[in-house]
Amino acid sequence: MRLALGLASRGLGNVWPNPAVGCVIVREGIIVGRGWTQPGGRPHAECHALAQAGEGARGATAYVTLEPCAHHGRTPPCAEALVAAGVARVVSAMTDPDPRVSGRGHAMLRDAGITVAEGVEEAAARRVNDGFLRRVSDGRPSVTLKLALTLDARIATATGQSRWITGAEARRRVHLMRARHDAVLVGAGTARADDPDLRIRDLGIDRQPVRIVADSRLGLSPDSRLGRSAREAPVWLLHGPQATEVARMAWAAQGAELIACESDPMGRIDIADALRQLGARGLTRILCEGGGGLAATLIGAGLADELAVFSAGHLFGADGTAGLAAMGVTGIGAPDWVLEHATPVGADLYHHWRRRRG
Ligand code: AOF
Ligand code: ZN
Repeated sequence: MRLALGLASRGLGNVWPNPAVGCVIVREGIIVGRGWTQPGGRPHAECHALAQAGEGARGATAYVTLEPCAHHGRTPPCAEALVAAGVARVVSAMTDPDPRVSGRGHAMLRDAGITVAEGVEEAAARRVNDGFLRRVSDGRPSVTLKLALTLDARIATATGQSRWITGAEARRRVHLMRARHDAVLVGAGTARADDPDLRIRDLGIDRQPVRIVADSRLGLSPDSRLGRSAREAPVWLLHGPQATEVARMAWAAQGAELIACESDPMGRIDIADALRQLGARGLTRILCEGGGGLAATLIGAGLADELAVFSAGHLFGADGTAGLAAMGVTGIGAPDWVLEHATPVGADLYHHWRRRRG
């Protein structure tokens, strides 16, 4: 199952709106098939593994990181394919919460006389499937917030200098992170100040994440790097009712997709509404790369699920710019964030945190 989970994670960022699933088929102690959800979400992992196993699947055990599907999509259900291939036993990590499946896949297997074990490595499978599960349960993608900070959590000096705080290795790691997410999100301030491209470079990756800007007034120039490259890789703009017709037309002419969102009392994008709309479009995993305003809003709304923090060996002090905008925190309860791992990346420290449940 751990091997299957490793295979599953190959699909992350590549298979939305589908979950990234892995499958390993074993007969008499020998792996006869390995599969994972293919780019775009099809073929499913089981079909991919069964194709490799061929006749070897007869009497074998299939390890799957998510309940095999039971619905007819572009192809027959995976549960049916496993039955047809003569698999004797299926070990499954968890039930698929998709209402078209949700227990029917396991039942189909059992009805055909296959032995089914459920819940094996379920906690690890929930992590890999986190974005998909979030979309099914809450209608929104999961959100990882990337923060590149000094040791005292600043992002600019007293004079506004901000490039570069973290080193080349950390920046490369961020590109790898982009590849494992369906989309990258930034706020309008960051987009205007940095004029970022947000594509993955130099990693031999063809498929680019969707690039999203939260820009209530649609003030970012259509002639920005994002605007000029909108036909090469998708650009989606989250805007509020204030966005002018002229700006919308100009962005549409560049090939960007416009998503009209509700605005909050401060005239910013209502981020909960925005994420719901992104979930409805199929996104399961979003990497937010700032700025500090959007990051603080996401955290304040309880909509940031993970923090990917890079800390660099600088100290800018209280006259530097804080990495997070004001959040109005007063009391101190139990920590909201649980450390998942910490590791040096180049000269920087990468620490990854998960929001405490409950
Ligand atoms: C599996 N194996 O590898 C994946 C599954 O739109 P469709 O027809 O491709 O179906 C998508 C649904 O299939 C998705 O919502 C989820 O329930 C399941 N994904 N199932 O057996 C896979 N990716
Ligand atoms: Zn399937």
